[in-house]
Amino acid sequence: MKTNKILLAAFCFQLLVVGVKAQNTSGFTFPALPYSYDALEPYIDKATMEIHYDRHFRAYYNNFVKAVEPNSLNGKSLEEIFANVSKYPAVIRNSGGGYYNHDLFWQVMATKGGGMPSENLLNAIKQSFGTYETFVAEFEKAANTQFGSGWAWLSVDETGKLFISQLPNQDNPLMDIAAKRGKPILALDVWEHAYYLKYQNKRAEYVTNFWKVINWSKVEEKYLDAKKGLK
Ligand code: MN3
Repeated sequence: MKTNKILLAAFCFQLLVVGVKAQNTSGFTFPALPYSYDALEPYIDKATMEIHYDRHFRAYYNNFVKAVEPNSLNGKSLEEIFANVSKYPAVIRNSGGGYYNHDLFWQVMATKGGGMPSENLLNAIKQSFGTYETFVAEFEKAANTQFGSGWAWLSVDETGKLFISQLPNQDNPLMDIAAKRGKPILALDVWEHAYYLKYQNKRAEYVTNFWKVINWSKVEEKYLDAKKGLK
């Protein structure tokens, strides 16, 4: 009996070591959720967050990490990989996209989020879209009219201007397959798994409520980083 327990403990330890090794050789880590599962209630419910983060996101990460070494992507950044994504197998585009997109999505939301962007970002929004209201309407349109699964994006283009786009599946504006490329600073997941438990078929309601959980200071940070990258 005792021997069995020791063997079991040794086996578990080995599994742990193998798990840690698999994670470390890829160089890509599984980021912690920056808040609790219920932090975005009542707009995004706890059950959705739990399944979305711990099952969907984790699966994208695991599948991507498994594909890193066989495709000789060790040491490359996600940006480098996405810039040539059309040359790699579909798993890189789908799982790598799912990994990056969700990581950004978690970051740009927060408890007690919402409100208005800071002056700096607000000015950039006005320069690109005319008014804040036009920006909101255009972003919501991109999110609501994305047919089937996909994402709505706010990104910085190569001139430093902001633009909105919609892309299917786990594609993103960093990818060479995107019609217009740029550096994403805000992302909204419109896959049904992101809202169906709470909103069922009412995607528009989920999209409207997204404004109430946006972490504008994080979006601004991403905006400044993207602008710095241009110089
Ligand atoms: Mn998702």
